[in-house]
Amino acid sequence: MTAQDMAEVFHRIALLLELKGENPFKVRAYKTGAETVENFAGDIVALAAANKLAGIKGIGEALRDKLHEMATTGKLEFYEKLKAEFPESIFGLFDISGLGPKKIALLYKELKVAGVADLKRVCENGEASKLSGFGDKTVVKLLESIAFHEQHASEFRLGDVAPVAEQVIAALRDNHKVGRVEICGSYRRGKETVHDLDFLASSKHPQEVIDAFVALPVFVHTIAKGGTKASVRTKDGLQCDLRVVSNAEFPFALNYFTGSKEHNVAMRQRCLARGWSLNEYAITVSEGAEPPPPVHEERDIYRALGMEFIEPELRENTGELDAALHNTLPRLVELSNLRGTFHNHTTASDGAATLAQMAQAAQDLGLQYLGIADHSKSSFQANGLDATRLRKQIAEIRAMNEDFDGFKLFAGSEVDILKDGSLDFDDDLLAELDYVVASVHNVMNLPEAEMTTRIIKAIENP
Ligand code: DGT
Ligand code: CA
Ligand code: CA
Repeated sequence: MTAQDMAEVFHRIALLLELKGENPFKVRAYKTGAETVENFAGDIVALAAANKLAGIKGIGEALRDKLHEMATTGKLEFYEKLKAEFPESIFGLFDISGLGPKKIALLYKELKVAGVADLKRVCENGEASKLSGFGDKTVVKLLESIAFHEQHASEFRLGDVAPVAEQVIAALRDNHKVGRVEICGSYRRGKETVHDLDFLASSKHPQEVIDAFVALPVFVHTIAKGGTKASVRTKDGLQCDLRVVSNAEFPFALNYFTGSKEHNVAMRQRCLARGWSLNEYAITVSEGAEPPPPVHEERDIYRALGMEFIEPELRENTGELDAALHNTLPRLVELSNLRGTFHNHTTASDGAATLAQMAQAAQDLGLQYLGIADHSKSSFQANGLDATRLRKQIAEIRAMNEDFDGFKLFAGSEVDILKDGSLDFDDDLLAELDYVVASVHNVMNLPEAEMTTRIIKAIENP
C-alpha cells in the first residue's frame, strides 16, 4: 500500500462512520489522519511498517496501529468489516452536492438508494420528496447536482493526474526502444481539467513499445491495443492513449495530438492556402506548389508558415495564429515569474509546517516574499487564530523580518466573512495586517442576492 492508499482508506472510514452517525470527533480524527498521511514529508509507509510513528501530530494511537496493520499486511480488518455494511457504490453519493451523510443514510435505509443512479430514480419518481427533510425544492436541487455530476464525471483535475502523467513519461523515456516522447492533448495545453492523457512516442519497434506501455503497473485495464496505438485505464478510471510514430512523423503527430482540434483545423487551412496538406504524419505538397522547408521539430511547422512558435497553452484558435504571424504573441507567465505567494497557512491554524519552516522553504524555492494567512477564529474546525494569537503572530513575523536578507514575510490573515458580511476581526486589528484574504467558510446556502450583498460588504471593508 502507498501512503496515498492508506490516506484513502482513512477518508473512506470517515465517510462510513458519518453514515453510521458515529461521534463527530471520531470522524474528525480519521479525516485529520488522512490529511496527515497525505502531507507527511517522510516515508510514512516505512515508518508505519517499523512501528515508528509515535509522536506525529494528527495520528493518535488507534490510527497508528491501523497504519501499521496496513503497511505490514496490505489491508485493514476494521475497514473491511465497516465497508461490508454498505454497497461500494454508496461512496458516489458523497460527490453529489446538497447531500450530506445524514441524508445519504436516510435514503439508503428508507429507499435502498445505493448510488447515484438510484438517487436519480427516486428523485424522478417522487419517492425522495416523501422522505422527511426532502421537500420538492431539495429534490429539484438534487437533480441539478446529479446533472452537473454527470456532465463533469469524466473530467480530471490537471494536478491530480500530473503524477500519473510524469510516471508514464518517465517509463517511456527509460525504454531503449523509444526515441522521442511527449505528452500531448489538453494536458500539454495546460487545461485545468482533462478527459484523458495522450502520449506520443517515436520508435522503430512500435509493437514492443505498445506491449511495454499496456503492461505498466499503473494501468489496470486495457481498452484497446494494436500495432501502433493503445488505450488503457488507471484504477481511478483515467484513460491513457499512446500513439507510436516514426521519428520523421513525430513533429507532425506532436502538433496534431496536442490540438486543440480548433487550432488544428485553422493550421490545416493556412497550409492549404500554400498548397500543402497537413495531417498527423506529414505535409504533402500539391503539384506546382512550393515545398516547405524541412521539418525536424514541431517549431519548424510554424516556421514554415512564417509564424513564431505558439506555446501549447495558447492553441485554442482564439487569435494565436495571426498573433504568431505578426510577432505579437503574449508572453506566458513562467515559474520564474513567481516571486511569492499570499495564501499560506502554518501549524498555527491547519497548515502542515511551522512559520519558520514555511519561511525557510519559501527562501529555498527562491521566492522573494511569502504572505502568511492563517485562518481566523470562526474557522474553529481549522484551529483559527483569535485576536491574541494573531497579534502574537504579527509580532513574530515583524521580528523575523529584521533578520532576512532579500526576503520578506507579510503578515496577513484568511479572515472569515460572517453571515452578515462583516469580518471576523475588528477594523483596528485588520489595520495592523499587511493584507487580508477574505473567505466564506460557512452558511453557503444563502439566496444569490443575499450572498452577493454579503461578499460586497466584505470587500467594502475599509
Ligand atoms: P480532452 O481529452 O477532452 O481533455 O481534450 P484533448 O484536446 O486532449 O482531446 P482528445 O484527447 O480527444 O484529442 C487529442 C488531440 O487530438 C486534440 O487536441 C486534437 C486532436 N484531434 C482529435 N480529434 C480531432 C479531429 O477530429 N480533428 C482534428 N483536427 N484534430 C483532432
Ligand atoms: Ca486528451
Ligand atoms: Ca485522447
